[in-house]
Amino acid sequence: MTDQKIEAYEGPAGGWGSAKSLAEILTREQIPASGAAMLMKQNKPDGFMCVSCAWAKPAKPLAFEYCENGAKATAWEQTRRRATPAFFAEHSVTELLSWPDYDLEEQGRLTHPMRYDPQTDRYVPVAWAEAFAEIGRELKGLDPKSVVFYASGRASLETSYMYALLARMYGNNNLPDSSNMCHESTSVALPQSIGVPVGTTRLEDFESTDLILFFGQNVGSNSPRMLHPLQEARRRGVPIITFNPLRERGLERFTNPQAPLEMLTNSSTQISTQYHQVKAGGDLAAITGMCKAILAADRDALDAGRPRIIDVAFIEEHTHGLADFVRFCDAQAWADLESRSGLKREALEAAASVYMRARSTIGIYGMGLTQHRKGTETVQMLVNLLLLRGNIGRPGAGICPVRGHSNVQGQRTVGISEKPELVPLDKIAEQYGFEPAREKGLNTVEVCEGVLDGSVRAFIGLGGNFVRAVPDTARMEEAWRGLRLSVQVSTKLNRAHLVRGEIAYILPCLGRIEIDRQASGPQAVSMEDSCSAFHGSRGVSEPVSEHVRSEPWIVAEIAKAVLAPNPKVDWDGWVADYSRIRDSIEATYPDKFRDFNKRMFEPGGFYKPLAARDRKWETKTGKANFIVPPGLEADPDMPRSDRSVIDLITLRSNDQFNTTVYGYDDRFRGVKGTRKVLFMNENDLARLGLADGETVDVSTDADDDVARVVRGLRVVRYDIPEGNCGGYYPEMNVLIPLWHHDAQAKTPAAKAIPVRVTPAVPEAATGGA
Ligand SMILES: Nc1nc2c(c(=O)[nH]1)N[C@H]1C(S)=C(S)[C@@H](COP(=O)(O)OP(=O)(O)OC[C@H]3O[C@@H](n4cnc5c(=O)[nH]c(N)nc54)[C@H](O)[C@@H]3O)O[C@H]1N2
Ligand SMILES: Nc1nc2c(c(=O)[nH]1)N[C@H]1C(S)=C(S)[C@@H](COP(=O)(O)OP(=O)(O)OC[C@H]3O[C@@H](n4cnc5c(=O)[nH]c(N)nc54)[C@H](O)[C@@H]3O)O[C@H]1N2
Ligand SMILES: [Mo]
Repeated sequence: MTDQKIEAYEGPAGGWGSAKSLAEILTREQIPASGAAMLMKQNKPDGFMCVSCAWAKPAKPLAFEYCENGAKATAWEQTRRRATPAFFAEHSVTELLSWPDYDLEEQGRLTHPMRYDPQTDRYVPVAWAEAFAEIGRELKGLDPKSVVFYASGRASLETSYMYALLARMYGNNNLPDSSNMCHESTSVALPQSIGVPVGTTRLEDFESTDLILFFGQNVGSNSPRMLHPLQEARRRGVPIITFNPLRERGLERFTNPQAPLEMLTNSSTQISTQYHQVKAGGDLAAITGMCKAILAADRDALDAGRPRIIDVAFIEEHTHGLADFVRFCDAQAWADLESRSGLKREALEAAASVYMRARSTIGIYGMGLTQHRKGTETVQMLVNLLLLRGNIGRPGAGICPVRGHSNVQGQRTVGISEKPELVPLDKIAEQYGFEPAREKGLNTVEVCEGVLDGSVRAFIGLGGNFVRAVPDTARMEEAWRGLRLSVQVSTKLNRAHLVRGEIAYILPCLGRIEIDRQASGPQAVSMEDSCSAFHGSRGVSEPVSEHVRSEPWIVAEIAKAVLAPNPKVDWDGWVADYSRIRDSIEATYPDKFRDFNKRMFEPGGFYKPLAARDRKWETKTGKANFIVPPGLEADPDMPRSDRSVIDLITLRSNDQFNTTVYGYDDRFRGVKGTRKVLFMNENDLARLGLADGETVDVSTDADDDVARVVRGLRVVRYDIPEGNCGGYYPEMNVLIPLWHHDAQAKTPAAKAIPVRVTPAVPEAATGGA
């Protein structure tokens, strides 16, 4: 580990810092110069689709259509390091449980299927056939309702389709995915508002937009390629108005590492033209304030006989519920909106006044809106704002949720969902001649509840690090050990392998960047990006080991081991030639996947039809709906009892992909060599009697008799709203009560956890806990 240092970062996002950070990881993962050649294939129509984020891939890619973090993800997957059977022979599972996440994954790629051996407390190699035989036997002996099929969001459309079918043929809809912890609030909010579960914005809309509103998404770290369209928009003079408690560097300025002149002259583009440091969870009030200001200005215009501010023609023809919404906005007092949002009325009016003048507006958002108790309502309030000026279903305008994992949206499109009403079950029944379960399956939070109460007995994970990513990790880890069976299809060693069931398997798979050879030759796979375009992807590098297998093959072998043969499902035929899986996907979803095999390599991808883009509203009212929230209270179930309780925001660093920690630096936030920090406002420090650099303990303020504590964090005085503090995910997940989630969507409320911060209790006094 490098030395720890906290020092404000003065550089832009991108730029030389980005080039240096990338060079470091390529060296550490022992990627030779040819690694650079591999990167040239990233996000190109004839290459592989990045394994990092889901941001759209342009039809005319740049020479280097990848970013610092996309390249890090490639290096991470293509590392020369290997976690071989020899490694597992050397270290017991008990020992590995004390290792940090970074050290586990840094062992490199998994090379052999492994089974846990209780005698030696070690994972030992096992033959594939033997593994599937036991997994099949176990699953056959269990009640299908007690088995979970989790998916993390990276597996291809082909694998995901097979995986969902496996669960349904086995007998449940227990198909939670990472989306349950991520954009589930979007998937619940948008269908009610505009009749589609996904964003309506496409990449080309950025070329003609007049304004970008940017809520709670850290573009510089989590979707850096999006900085290119943002920079282009800024060059056209398009304002970008940002709402974020932290001043994130990527939202302030950007130097394109691919523009030699910018690099040489150290020039950068200012990204945000207004920056509002909203309080965690304050967006619901902030956006309501903007709507209130717009409605007031519209009345003034009407009275004075000037052109209206709201788009009356659009609202009359296409929307429902304006009158109630106007009443709601009128009823909110400015003082209340100010205290809930942490922003002044003038600031909200300033944002509203730019919006009132813009012809076409895009509303972008990420986890800062979705991971709250009122995440769904907040997303709907953003839609309300856009509807006021007809900003849905028009070029240059739209709503733009930024998705996380590279195929998380696509997995939903091909059937990975615990909600049966979202899946064409009748069609599947007819296509494959079986009666799928119609009962709702378990989502992520419900799986956790089931593990805690013992009703969940087996967990199959298609990627991911479930037990580390979920809330209440200490309680979850303890209960997890009661599982009968845990099976993880993975590329690298992580905590979910160690906190295991009684019978536990690690099944190593190929990553997307590797060549996947099957009976008919090398295979291509496909995924869906954040803008609902489908892309083909071809592996370019040799597999890490001859013993690893492809995800479709692994899913097919589990299916064959557990299901009775069905002449209509040719698992082996699918694996032999993935184009046949795509034909089957097209048969199930003919509208979305028309000519799938033919179109999958179209530059820029091919889009699925999206009713709301054409102003067709597949909602109950047949219109786009203004939706009024029950109130503006951000978290009615956990009243902040006194001022010593502050709200913790859990954050990603610039050096991680979810639970995968690439390194201990968070360059943009000025943190070097550590993740054990707590960002705090100076007034809170003064009020709580704490000093910058002091070591503290953080505990959750919940009255449910569960002690939730993280000890030994270093306080960093930081530019963050008073009453908020920030710490890193997943280390802070022990602090999130499982029941602290979005009221409707059950997305864990990871962005506002009421906590108390106290001077650290010396280890001896806590029994070393
Ligand atoms: N390199 C890299 N790329 C990634 C990932 C990664 O870990 N590393 N993860 C991927 C995944 S799965 C996802 S879901 C996305 C996540 O990408 P983001 O949506 O950017 O998620 P977070 O990093 O959690 O950051 C949320 C941002 O919201 C702000 N915020 C917090 N609370 C609030 C609030 O109440 N209101 C507002 N307005 N803002 C708030 C935070 O300051 C932060 O800037 O990125 C994907 N891409
Ligand atoms: N406190 C807090 N908690 C959060 C969040 C937060 O912001 N704050 N964010 C939430 C969000 S948005 C998400 S998406 C979840 C993420 O939750 P997950 O998706 O479950 O977790 P990841 O960390 O992305 O999973 C990493 C593991 O995936 C495996 N893997 C990588 N590539 C592949 C592949 O190609 N195939 C297979 N089979 N396996 C692969 C590797 O073994 C690696 O160890 O966490 C959620 N939890
Ligand atoms: Mo995510």
